[in-house]
Amino acid sequence: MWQYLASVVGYLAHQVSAHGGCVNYTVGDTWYPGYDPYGPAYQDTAPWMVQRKWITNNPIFEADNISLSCNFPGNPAQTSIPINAGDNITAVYYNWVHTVGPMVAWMADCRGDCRTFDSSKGDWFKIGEKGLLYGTILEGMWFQHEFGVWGGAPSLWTENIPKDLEPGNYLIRHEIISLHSANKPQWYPECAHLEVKGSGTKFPGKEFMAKIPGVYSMNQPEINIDIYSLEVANKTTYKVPGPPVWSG
Ligand SMILES: *[C@@H]1O[C@H](CO)[C@@H](O)[C@H](O)[C@H]1NC(C)=O
Ligand SMILES: *[C@@H]1O[C@H](CO)[C@@H](O)[C@H](O)[C@H]1NC(C)=O
Ligand SMILES: *[C@@H]1O[C@H](CO)[C@@H](O)[C@H](O)[C@H]1NC(C)=O
Ligand SMILES: *[C@@H]1O[C@H](CO)[C@@H](O)[C@H](O)[C@H]1NC(C)=O
Ligand SMILES: [Cu+2]
Repeated sequence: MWQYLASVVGYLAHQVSAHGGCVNYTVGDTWYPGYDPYGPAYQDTAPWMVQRKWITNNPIFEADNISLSCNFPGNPAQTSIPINAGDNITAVYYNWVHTVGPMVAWMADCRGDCRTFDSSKGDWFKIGEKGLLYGTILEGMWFQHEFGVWGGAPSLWTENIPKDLEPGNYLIRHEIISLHSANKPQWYPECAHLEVKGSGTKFPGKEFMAKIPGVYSMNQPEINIDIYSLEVANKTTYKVPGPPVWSG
């Protein structure tokens, strides 16, 4: 009964707040469950847990929030997703509802064990970003809109781990920025632990690195944006803020 109630409450919470986040990952045919913010407490110490803890699918509203790196409270995961450099990783969301704003996939070297790594101190680099695909900022097609599947199927976002990246322990951070509220950006970040394998020898230089928080601010016109305003609505380009994507 309790379990039933808990799942009903979790379901309602998803519906009522109409927000979301990355809840699972796939690499090839392997499925890695992530943290369920409305799930049971045993997840916190589950030996299979690959995702950092988050407890609400509400967004973060502050560009300088210390939890912007790996959401709140962001407790480390117990284990990591093994993946070869050059492989794809797919982030799985419940059917995503928002339609406007960029999505960025980041990685940071844990410099050792990700279980003791402070994500807010990471040097983050982009491995992929997806923004406005065509049309105007207000009415055009953003990847955030295209990837949102209706009718109950999950929304899937695939990115590639650069094939030359040197092996090691990394965080991967999937970030959706939703811009439908004028001058009130919303961030939806989730992090997982990765163990990257392979024979890569490259690592991105300083020009690809950013701090999170740090990379975004309300002084950036792409972040502090009113998509309904005359100056913005009909624009056909949107530059995703931050460093360029590193592809190896
Ligand atoms: C940062 O975000 C978390 C999660 O949304 C929130 O609980 C917290 O109040 C925020 N902190 C600040 C300083 O705004
Ligand atoms: C990764 O996914 C892209 C499409 O999203 C696909 O074209 C590519 O072949 C995939 N690569 C691997 C190594 O699976
Ligand atoms: C995520 O994985 C869990 C556990 O396997 C599953 O119950 C849930 O339906 C999955 N969610 C999505 C959106 O695929
Ligand atoms: C955008 O362009 C369309 C057609 O050119 C025009 O009708 C509309 O008023 C414009 N919208 C804004 C907000 O400028
Ligand atoms: Cu929302």
